[in-house]
Amino acid sequence: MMMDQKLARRSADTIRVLSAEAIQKAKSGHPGMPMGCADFALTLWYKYLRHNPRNPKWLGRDRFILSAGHGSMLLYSLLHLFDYGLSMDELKQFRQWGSRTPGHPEYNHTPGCDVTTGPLGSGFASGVGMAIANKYFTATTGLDKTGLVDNKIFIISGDGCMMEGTTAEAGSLAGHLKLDNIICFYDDNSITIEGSTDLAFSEEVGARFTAYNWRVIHVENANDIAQCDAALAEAMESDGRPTLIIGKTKIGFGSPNKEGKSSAHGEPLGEDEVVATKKNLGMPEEPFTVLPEVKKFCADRVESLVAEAAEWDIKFQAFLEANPESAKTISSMTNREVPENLLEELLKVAPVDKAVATRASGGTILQRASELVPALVGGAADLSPSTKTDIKNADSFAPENYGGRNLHFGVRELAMGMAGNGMALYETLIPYTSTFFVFSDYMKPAMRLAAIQNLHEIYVFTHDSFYVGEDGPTHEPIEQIAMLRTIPGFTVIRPADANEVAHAWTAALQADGPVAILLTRQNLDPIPPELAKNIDLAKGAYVLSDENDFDMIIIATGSELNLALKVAEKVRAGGTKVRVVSMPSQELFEKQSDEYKESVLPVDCMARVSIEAASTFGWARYVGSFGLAIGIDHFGASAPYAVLADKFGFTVDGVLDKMRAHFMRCECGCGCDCDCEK
Ligand SMILES: Cc1ncc(C[n+]2csc(CCOP(=O)(O)OP(=O)(O)O)c2C)c(N)n1
Ligand SMILES: [Mg+2]
Repeated sequence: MMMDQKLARRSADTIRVLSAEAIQKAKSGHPGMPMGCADFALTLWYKYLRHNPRNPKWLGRDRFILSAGHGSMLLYSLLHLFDYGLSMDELKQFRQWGSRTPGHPEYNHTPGCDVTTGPLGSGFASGVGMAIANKYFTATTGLDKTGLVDNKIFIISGDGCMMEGTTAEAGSLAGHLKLDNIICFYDDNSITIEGSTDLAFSEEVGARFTAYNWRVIHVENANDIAQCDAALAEAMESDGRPTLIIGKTKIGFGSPNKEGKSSAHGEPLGEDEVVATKKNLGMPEEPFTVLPEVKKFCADRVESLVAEAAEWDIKFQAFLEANPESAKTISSMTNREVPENLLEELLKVAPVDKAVATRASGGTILQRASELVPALVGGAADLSPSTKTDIKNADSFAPENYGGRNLHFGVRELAMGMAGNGMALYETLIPYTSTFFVFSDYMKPAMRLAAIQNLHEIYVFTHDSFYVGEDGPTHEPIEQIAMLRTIPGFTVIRPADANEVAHAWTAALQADGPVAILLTRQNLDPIPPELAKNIDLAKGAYVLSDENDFDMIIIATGSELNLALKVAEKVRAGGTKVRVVSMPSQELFEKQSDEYKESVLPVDCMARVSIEAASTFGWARYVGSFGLAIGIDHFGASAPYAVLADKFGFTVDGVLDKMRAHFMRCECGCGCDCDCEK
């Protein structure tokens, strides 16, 4: 395809000026990056990116990721020029309340934005997940043989992205997996916030990526459209590896006094400098102007893009008609279908007749879930034999078999989390990822981004408490559960036995955002059959065992539910009436009506105890200032878990001692052997 170089340059200058002007108007933003990358980005969007401005969610589209998310005005200028419906008024509203042009790109907020970015490196690593999803989706549906959905994942990264560890993890994984559908541009401008990259960054990035098994293409001057064009043309021809285009650019290109300086990075150029820039570039003085020739240049291209997409639609429909089995799988995956009778089916396989670890019952239930939900794909960070997350009758995802359903992320938890996000963002999969719960710390930035983007992903975290035992405090999660519970929009489920695990997987698969399922290393007795009929995990908390006119409520989660039942027995033997509440998910409980919540935890019963083998942080919400939260507010230790349970008071006597000590302080009428009048 031909591209008029002069008009392309004019369009790139338009991006520079629009970016500088919007940022100036907002009195906030990052002009340097869009100005420096405009030439590459324009060339990419005009000539190489397959997209459809009339249907931003078009299945056949390539993906564009602005990993250097601070350069958001680059994306917004492109969306404006390519007629995605982002008006000039929206550009004028950059970074303002209610606008479609927030400070950093936001997924599902601005049409045409495929991923939320801002935390440097996260876009790059999410791109690796999108590339995995594309390979898996096309391999399992037969689309890989048609070339219809051989999407490229285009990424723009800066020095910051290249410095971040998540890029190293994800780049290494992508190279290993030979994800030749990734083309990343590295905006090598040698500037970050504090000044020259000489301050903190001297490695040879190209050599590093070559070592990761990437192809590396160097562009001497990526402020030259012809050089960008040549590099992209080369990158489009796969050599079986992901591609990194390292392009030398000048930050703030076009600004007579700020070009090449860190002062162009993160503050408006200044009124006078914006005027000087326009003069320097030969652009009109009138603010927020797109020259008619630029408008036409882009509009003509939009027209041809729309026509190409329409042609694609015809071929795609023909493929669906000729391949009804593939059509079924494609529909199931793109809709991320979950059957209505899922719970019923999962309960059928739940091993409830003996004591089993919930990680083991989780593994059994996952097998069935994978049969019922084609979109479900995932893996672990080198721990699947322990987390039990392999799908048994499936292969490994590998360069020679992209239809393999078991992903091996290697020991790269953060990249796994970010790639999981990318897989969800590709919008044909429900990804799950897995590791020991304590290492969820390494995934936190990815989980936060999953929640911000409301991505449907499942995290299977096993070895969920000090009951890990011998591995000691580094491997025993304490504060992680409180951490997850503080992430807005994130759901945590800690099931108590195989029954609840079946419910947990059902809730996770039916959710519309990120869900973590926390599972034990150690065996747990099943909930007694006569009580199991009360299970109502979807409500987050429910009454498991009850007495009329109860005076006390014991709330427990996961492995502490059985302990709670045993403690309740003792307390009942002492003459106090007790209700036992299973609360596998605080977040699901909070979604219930006030009436339901009151029916489970009536406000007038103040003698409440919670038991959870984790930080007590947050439990005051349910036990109140009068109640008692039993947990573990210090690090664990290395010893057999039964010894730890004894030392840390997670035994019937240990719990009763704490209850006595606590309620003795008050005139509670709780039935403990205190001296209160009741
Ligand atoms: C994880 C993370 N750390 C820090 C920041 C804050 N930050 C935003 S841009 C930036 C410098 C990035 O430099 P570079 O990628 O070279 O961008 P350029 O200055 O060239 O536009 C930093 C530190 C961030 N957005 N994300
Ligand atoms: Mg830089």
